[in-house]
Amino acid sequence: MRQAGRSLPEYRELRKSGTLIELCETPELAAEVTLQPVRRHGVDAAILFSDIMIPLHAIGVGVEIVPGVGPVIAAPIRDRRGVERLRPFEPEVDAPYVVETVARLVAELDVPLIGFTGAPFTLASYLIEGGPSKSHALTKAFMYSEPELWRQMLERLADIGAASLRAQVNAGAQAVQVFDSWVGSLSLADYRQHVAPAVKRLLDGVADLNVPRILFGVGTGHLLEAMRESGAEAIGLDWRVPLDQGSARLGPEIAIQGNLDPAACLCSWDVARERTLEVLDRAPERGYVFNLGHGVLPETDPALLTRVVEFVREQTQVRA
Ligand code: 1CP
Repeated sequence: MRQAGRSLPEYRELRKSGTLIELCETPELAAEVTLQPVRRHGVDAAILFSDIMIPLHAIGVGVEIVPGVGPVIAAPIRDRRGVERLRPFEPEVDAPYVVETVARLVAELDVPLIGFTGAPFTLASYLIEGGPSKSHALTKAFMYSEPELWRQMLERLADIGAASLRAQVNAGAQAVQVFDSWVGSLSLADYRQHVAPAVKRLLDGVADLNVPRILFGVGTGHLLEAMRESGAEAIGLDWRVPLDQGSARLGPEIAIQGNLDPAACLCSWDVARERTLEVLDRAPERGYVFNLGHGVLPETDPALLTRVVEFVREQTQVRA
């Protein structure tokens, strides 16, 4: 999740030194930002500091990450010529700074590092809409009208994602997470027909690396069974699906992570504690990783997050 970003004063301080993309391109700083939440909260794993748009920026798609808005695309992709601009990504050549950041982190961290990439649908939605969108209507219209071109676009994005993950694992990342943040806007039938094959292609592309592959979406309760078919070892759940139900639907072979509503961390400690307990009470005995259901909200008090982490650790010991 975009943890560090938004709630830590030490992050905001570092962020003053340049744009988000410049920060991602500077291994020393990107590594420092990755370490900040680990140091402060004592979590069990680190997530690389980068952004899902970095590989696209690195292959020459004009991307700007506008503060308070998100990724904005200079020339949105809406036709074949646009799709053909999505050339193969060679991380070692196009984005050596990511590889170097991972290598630095692995040398320094005493917890595992999670690498990540954007999933084809979520990347396509930024490329087609030109920026963040609530309805993803242009994306869906493109998918419905140009199914063959859409398929080619998603295949290219899947290959870019797989190349990115492969480079991160080769540099030492111990698990990978695929963020399909906006795919919940599709029906199950459309997901199966127009998106699932590309997600599978991405995950198959790194299957031989033998690291856990986590697939995450927001508002994807209706897609869980189809997401499982991608081959991921773990599925991330937002807060809409009760953990016990999600777990029953996915079965004991799939690990699950997430589930606390980030809004719970804007409340008093008593409320946050109660909400955390509810999540833990519904968690399966094995194969559950506690996490929020989506990114930390910028207004969150970091001290409350630290308390949640300590509380989960305590509860885990009590229940063991
Ligand atoms: O802990 C971390 O900070 C990890 C680094 C990280 C990750 C994993 C960032 C830095 N971005 C991401 C992934 C990412 N980026 C996702 C997938 C996860 C999710 O759903 O939250 C998405 C959808 C993006 C795109 C993006 N980048 C947005 C969302 C816009 C929208 O459509 O609503 C935003 C606001 C950004 C900017 C960004 N990237 C990262 C941070 C910390 C920030 C915001 C703060 C800043 O500009 O400094």
